[in-house]
Amino acid sequence: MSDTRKPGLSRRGLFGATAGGAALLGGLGGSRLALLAGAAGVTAATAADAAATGAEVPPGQLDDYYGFWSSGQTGELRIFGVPSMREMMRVPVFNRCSATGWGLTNESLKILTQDQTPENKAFLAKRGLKAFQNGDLHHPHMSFTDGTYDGRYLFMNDKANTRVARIRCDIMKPDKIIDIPNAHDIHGLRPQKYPRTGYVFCNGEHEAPLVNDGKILDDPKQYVTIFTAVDGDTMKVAWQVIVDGNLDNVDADYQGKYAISSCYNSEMGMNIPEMTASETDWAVVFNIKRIEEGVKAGDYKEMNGVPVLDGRHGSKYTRYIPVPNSPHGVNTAPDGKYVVVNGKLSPTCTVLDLSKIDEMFEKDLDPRYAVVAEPELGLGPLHTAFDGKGNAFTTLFLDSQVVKWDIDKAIRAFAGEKVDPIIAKIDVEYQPGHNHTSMGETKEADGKWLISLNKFSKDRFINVGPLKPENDQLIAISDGKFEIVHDGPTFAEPHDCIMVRRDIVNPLSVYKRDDPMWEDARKMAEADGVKLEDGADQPIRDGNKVRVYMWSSAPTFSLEKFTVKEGDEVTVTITNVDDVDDLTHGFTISNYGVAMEIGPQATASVTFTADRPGVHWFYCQWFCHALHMEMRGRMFVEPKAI
Ligand code: RUQ
Ligand code: CUA
Repeated sequence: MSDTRKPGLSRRGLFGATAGGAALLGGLGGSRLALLAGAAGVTAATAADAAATGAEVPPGQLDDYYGFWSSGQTGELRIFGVPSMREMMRVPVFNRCSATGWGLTNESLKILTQDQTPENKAFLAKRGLKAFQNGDLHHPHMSFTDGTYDGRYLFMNDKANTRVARIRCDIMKPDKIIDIPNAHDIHGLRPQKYPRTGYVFCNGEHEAPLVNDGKILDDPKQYVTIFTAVDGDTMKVAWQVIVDGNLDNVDADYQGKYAISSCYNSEMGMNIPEMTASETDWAVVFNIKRIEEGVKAGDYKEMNGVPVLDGRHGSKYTRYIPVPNSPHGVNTAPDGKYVVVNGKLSPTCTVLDLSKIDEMFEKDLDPRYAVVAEPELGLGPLHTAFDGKGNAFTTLFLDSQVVKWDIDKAIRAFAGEKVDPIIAKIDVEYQPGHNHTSMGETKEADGKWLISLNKFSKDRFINVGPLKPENDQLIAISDGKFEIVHDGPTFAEPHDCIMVRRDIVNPLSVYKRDDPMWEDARKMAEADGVKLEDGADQPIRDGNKVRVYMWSSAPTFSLEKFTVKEGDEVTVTITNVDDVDDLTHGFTISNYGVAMEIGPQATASVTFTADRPGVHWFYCQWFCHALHMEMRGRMFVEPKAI
């Protein structure tokens, strides 16, 4: 076995020293350890130079793919170029952003607050907050039409505060963030692939009492987990299903019939020994047609305005396919025939045949009927990606490897033929979680690039202190290659990414003036007799509310000064009349905690209380012109009593 790492750092040594690895194995019994140790190992390929693999993107050249990266507990979405692995943009979603004013501007606050549950609104108000200040964004996925990406939207989850967001791909900003009622901690999220999105399937991970008001506490028998389908067009919850076990990841088929979730903790345990006691857990199959019929027939309880169906064992809406053990990733192959469920604590992946799932439901067969392969791949299989040519790539967390295997051979081996489905393994640095291939979750999987998102970087970069970046490795897989060509550090903590062909994504360079984002500002200006593009010479007073309308054009704001009174509630609305590509202005009021982005042809507004008298400079914080430093003005705040 070849090891490409620095001498003295063996894979086994790392495996033992890894907190995750030790914790994962700490609770396992002897029999399971023996099972884990039996995994096969074949290693191939080492480093390669970028030019030879096509990974190099010289200065001035553009990437072939948009990479949409999650950021975990940072709460934002990131846009990368692939194959260069250059980070292009950070889009604040569930987090606050100092540069763009996300969470501060009226436009962003509207998106962050208008679809909150009354319960969350009240909870936040008690803390003097309008919106949660943090998020945990794991799974960004694009909307589909007919089995492939359509460039309309990106959907993503917030595990920390049980939310789902949608980003408009024309401007790459969120336009909807919704609280999911009844459920707890949305983890896995995937859009419906066919006929279109359609539904966005969202896994509630943690179980809790369905009415969680404190009457039931330490009585896990009364806890449930909730699966949610959000309507991707209206961003309203369409329906929810109560299930047994903790839902982890989810994927949809290419026929529009099923969503399949992995489900760990079938034991409904509350600690590690309890949660890992059973040798098998489940893949839960949701029958979309039957659920829709159930909703029509009124076979549900309405809770917080949402139809909630019972999909626990014995329900016609679901099937629980036993799979080994605490499964994690769920990935539908681009051929539309198979679904791979990744075993995590088992060295195996379980391959489900979707046509057999049809039969299983129709004839009410034993759910294991749908299993057509269960190859033993290595230790800690977490996620699988596909090249569209019959090969699968599975991350092995504990082995710190990616294994390439042949789906067809795995099926034949399961049927008794003497074939080895494993083609090759490569070491990755270190402990991979998600992986993803270019266009790999669509029917247009093109088999060019594979990304391994590794949870630990350890010695791969200069030491930046105890908190280290992760390591996202780019792997060339075209023409039979299987070679790491790039290491890319990323900050906490990308879980997942997708790679979308460049021609599918076509954002604007300059906003359209009629964008709905600043609809409220436009209405307010109209009521004040002001045209946003023209601004107003004087602040408009309405009791103690004061509205200031300005335009910006490099290097000036239309007002060099304005006056308000101490205690006024001031709304500053700025329209950037520049229509040049990349000419963003900013608006910061110093010592007032106010800053926002105003994109070319955009309007943005911010509301604050002028409770600090004196002279306060406002300035443009986006370097826009040779006279950018001079792009400033004064806010005079007259004291209440002199
Ligand atoms: S999970 S490392 Cu949040 Cu997608 Cu698998
Ligand atoms: Cu406008 Cu700097």
